[in-house]
Amino acid sequence: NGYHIAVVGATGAVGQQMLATLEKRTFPIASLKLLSSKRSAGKELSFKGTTYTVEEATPESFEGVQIALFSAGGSVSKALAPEAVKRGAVVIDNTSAFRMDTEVPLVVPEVNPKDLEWNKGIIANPNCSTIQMVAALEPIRQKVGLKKVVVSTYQAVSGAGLEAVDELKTQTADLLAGKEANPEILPVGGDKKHYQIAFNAIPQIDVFQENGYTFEEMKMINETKKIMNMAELEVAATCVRLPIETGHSESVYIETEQEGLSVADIKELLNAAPGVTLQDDTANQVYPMAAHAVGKDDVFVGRIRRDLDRANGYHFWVVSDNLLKGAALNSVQIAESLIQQDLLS
Ligand code: 11C
Repeated sequence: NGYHIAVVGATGAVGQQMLATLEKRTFPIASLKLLSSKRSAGKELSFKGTTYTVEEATPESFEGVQIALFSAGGSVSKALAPEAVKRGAVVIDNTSAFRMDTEVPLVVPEVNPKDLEWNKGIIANPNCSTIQMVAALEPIRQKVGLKKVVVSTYQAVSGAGLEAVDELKTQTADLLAGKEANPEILPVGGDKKHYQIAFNAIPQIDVFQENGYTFEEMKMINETKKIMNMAELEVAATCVRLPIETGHSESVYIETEQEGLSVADIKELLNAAPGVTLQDDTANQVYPMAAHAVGKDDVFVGRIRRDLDRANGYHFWVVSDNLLKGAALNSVQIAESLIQQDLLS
């Protein structure tokens, strides 16, 4: 009883959280294949008390698989997701490979679950920093519409993978011991220069585009418009990496279509929203923080204020575990939504 599942990239930061999430939510699994690149094949991972050997992902790996969760990098998804679909699987892809493809729905189940209806085999899971923001925006958009979003992010190193987490830890220890920092990965593994992340803030996540924005910033801009189905929404983003292991934080400014929503109204909307937890009691110093969001499923929102100059302007602070709602949990929720909507053949 259950589904034949494959996890591609099972040994990575997100892959491991995918397994933990499938286990925690008692997802109905008939069989499980753990797949990876050649480099990680042969490693052993435990799931529900059983040890699995990770196999190298090949086109044939997907024979008999119904749901394939991909998180092994864009090039692996580009090469193997179509092969999985050819063999009858639905692919839920956590990379940016297909997100802006007009044939591929980009889904946050609390926002646009109906977009799953028109999937042609591949469904894209959005970027972590986009997911937590749109989860907080949607209840407000539904009530009073949205015109503009300006976001600045404070992102954790686990978004850049386990090697970046190791770099932060080693560098912090080295600097505290009076040694040199020796940066080799961040801000971007493949870019020309690398900078110290320990005790620093780096205003570059992913590579720069011709328009002066980074790819991470353009993901937030383009993905938000696609998920919310609002090509006309004005969105601007500045993405910054901080020396935090896990948990992305965001300062968000919005302008709504209609004026007059009070802070109390917004609190009420967010309180009732699925997947969102309101943490807003400044009199008692209650607000969301990355360290408190680690390991939690929800998107936490607080510090809600009216803009002092614009009647339709509001500011707030959004925090979530980037590996859970930002990646693994949202992917598993997409699979659950496919089942609920009876969209799996
Ligand atoms: C980061 N947001 O924090 C990135 C990681 O497109 O799925 C997620 C990359 C992606 O570095």
